[in-house]
Amino acid sequence: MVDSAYTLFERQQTERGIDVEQVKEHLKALKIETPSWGYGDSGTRFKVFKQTGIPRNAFEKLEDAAQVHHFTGICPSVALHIPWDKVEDYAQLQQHASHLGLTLGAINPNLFQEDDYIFGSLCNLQPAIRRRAIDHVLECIEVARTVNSSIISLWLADGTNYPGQDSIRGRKHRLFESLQEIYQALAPEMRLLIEYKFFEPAFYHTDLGDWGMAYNMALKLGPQAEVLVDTGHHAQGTNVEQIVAYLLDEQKLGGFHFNSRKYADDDLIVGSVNPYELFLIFYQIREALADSQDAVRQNAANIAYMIDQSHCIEPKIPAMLRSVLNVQTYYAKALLINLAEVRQAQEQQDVLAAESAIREAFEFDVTPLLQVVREELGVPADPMRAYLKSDYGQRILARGKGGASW
Ligand code: LRH
Ligand code: MN
Ligand code: MN
Repeated sequence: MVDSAYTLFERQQTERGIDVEQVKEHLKALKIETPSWGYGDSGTRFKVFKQTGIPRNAFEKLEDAAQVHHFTGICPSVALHIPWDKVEDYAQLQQHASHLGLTLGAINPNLFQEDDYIFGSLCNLQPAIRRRAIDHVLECIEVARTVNSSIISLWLADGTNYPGQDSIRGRKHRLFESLQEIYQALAPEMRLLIEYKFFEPAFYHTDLGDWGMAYNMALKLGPQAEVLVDTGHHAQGTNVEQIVAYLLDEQKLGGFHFNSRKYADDDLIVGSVNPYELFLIFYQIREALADSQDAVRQNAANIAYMIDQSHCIEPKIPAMLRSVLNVQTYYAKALLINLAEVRQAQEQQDVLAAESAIREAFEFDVTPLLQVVREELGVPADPMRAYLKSDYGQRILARGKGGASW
């Protein structure tokens, strides 16, 4: 049923020169991967808070993720973190996913939870520890093969806490050597996404401290390596959308870990603190999707959109739904930017008109649009309400307390 709010919206947007059918197609094509660890117990640096009803293993995490897909229709894949999601038989896990209508997405090798990694993993001074870390990533590549995933997503906790603790350049060399071996083991259809973060757990220097370092590694490794932008991994004031535009232009933007932050790597619900930044990120992507260069358009079309959030005070499934719905909302708004109008204002160096063309799109209410898109996708117009009305949240309480952490 198309209501009058949508009719009005459609007329208004058509008059502005926006092709609403095309906007709807883009929205239907948007796929957002949710992280297995977002369904587990988590906490702060000081305590892991145990909730009732948390999945006890990777199989149950997938069951919760399937709810998010069921109510939104746009979250068909789930990222794994290994060994957090270690199972005996990955083919069986994939089958379970498939029965739930899901696929397994990015495989994240965990290189930060073993005592061996106290001084780093792929950058560690000791060859035996580097070997162990490389072997773990190689095993994850095998898991990716087994579960039909084409993404290895790598984040390193490597760094130092004190000046002089280790050679920064020495570590850079060890890192590149380790990555080369990993890169060589990738199947031709696989992509290695390299994530960076400016601090934490290391506080003096981090071996992959910013996008430039990740980009440099990816560039030297080859076309299957790309950069992953986690929106919480930058210093205050960093222009994340510029990084996005730059990487797109170099055709090296692999994907996102969306989450929200106020201070540091806060891993909060996406769009809860600075939705305008999220919208401006999508503005850059939208512009790249319409670029005159094939390669830039292709990169924009192949971005892996993933959520990386750890809730500790909120119920997990609704929190994940909120994040997904926020990504969808701010993408929808960015699709309402009239790029021709922006370009014209830029050519006339009309600063106010250019800024206005961007902001205007942000200010539209996209609720009627999203309701229609969801109806056409065969999911509830209000996924959050529908989930809360379902009894799933009640039923999982039978799992009790003491589920998987992260
Ligand atoms: C590091 C990070 C990385 C990890 C995840 C659990 O802060 O963003 O992506 O794999 O958190
Ligand atoms: Mn991340
Ligand atoms: Mn993070």
